[in-house]
Amino acid sequence: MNNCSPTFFKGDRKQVLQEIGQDRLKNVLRRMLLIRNFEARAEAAYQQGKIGGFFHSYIGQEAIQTASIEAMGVKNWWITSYRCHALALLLGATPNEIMAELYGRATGNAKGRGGSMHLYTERLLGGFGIVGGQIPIATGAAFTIKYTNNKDEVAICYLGDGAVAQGAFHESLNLASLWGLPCIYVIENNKWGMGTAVTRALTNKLIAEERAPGYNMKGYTFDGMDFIDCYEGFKHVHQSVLADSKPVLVEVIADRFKGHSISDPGLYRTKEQLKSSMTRDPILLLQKELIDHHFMDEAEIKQIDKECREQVIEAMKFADESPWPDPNTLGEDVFAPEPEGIFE
Ligand SMILES: Cc1ncc(C[n+]2csc(CCOP(=O)(O)OP(=O)(O)O)c2C)c(N)n1
Repeated sequence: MNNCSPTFFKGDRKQVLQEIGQDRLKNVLRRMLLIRNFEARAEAAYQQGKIGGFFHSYIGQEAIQTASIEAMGVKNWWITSYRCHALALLLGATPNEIMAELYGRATGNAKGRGGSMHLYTERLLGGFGIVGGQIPIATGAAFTIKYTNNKDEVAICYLGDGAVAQGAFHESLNLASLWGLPCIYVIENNKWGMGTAVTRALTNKLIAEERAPGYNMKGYTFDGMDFIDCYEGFKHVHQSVLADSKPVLVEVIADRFKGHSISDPGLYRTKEQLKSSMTRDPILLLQKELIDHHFMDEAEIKQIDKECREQVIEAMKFADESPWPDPNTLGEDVFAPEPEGIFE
């Protein structure tokens, strides 16, 4: 499988780094390293039996969501699939509360009731276990933005390539385009839907660019292993959606370096295929560029990596020492409280 992606950005890469600036770049790398460390250690905790249920790693895809938040700012509405640990971290959930959620503890992000696939923050509308289930909800969020005449915010919906053949995808994009909703639909094409290669599941070569015209929308392709390409791409589509309140469709071509989920032995790809896709590691690529252009040196990167590792180990300790949820609270938060005075 070809692991070279079409790129969006053709300009001067050093200039982009200079515009972002050293402090923000260090922060970007720190967040990508935190995601990598979190996923690696949470996976190890799973193997030790500390975590049960589903577990989908974001390792290999870190540049995409990090770049999109850096380019568009947190103050939007975000939603994704079950592969949601990274987005929760990026949108302000602490490693402690996410780890505790994975461990099923009362101190967890969803009080230990959701586990790995259901994380939330003030701006994160959730991770969703049903493939494509998040797409209509993002469309609804974009509808609210438009209905309340909010000119500053957009809705961003991440979905996998496997969700593109879902009916909900078609219905959502059709409505969003008809009604002019400010939504950015981002297909994170990691080349596999579980063990099914995207080439066996979809008729398109470039999913967004070929499908978007059918909805009278603009379609884009970004290189998901390249932070700068994603950053510039998301900056562009954000400005476009804010300017004309029309949805856009983005495909970000990536690779996942792990199985579909923790229980996937990955028999559908050879070791050579995996090794070849891992030659373009988004974190190593960004590190190299930062070192080459003298924004950071190796010692500083090592130090940040160490701090992220310690933060995650601390989160594991926090989760381990946290109480289990009290069974007496099982009935709580199942129904929304009845709004006062509604039936008077
Ligand atoms: C409606 C529905 N059908 C099937 C599944 C089982 N399932 C879970 S993940 C997955 C593959 C989705 O792949 P993709 O959308 O490419 O996302 P990725 O996991 O690669 O990020 C499937 C078929 C499900 N969760 N929901």
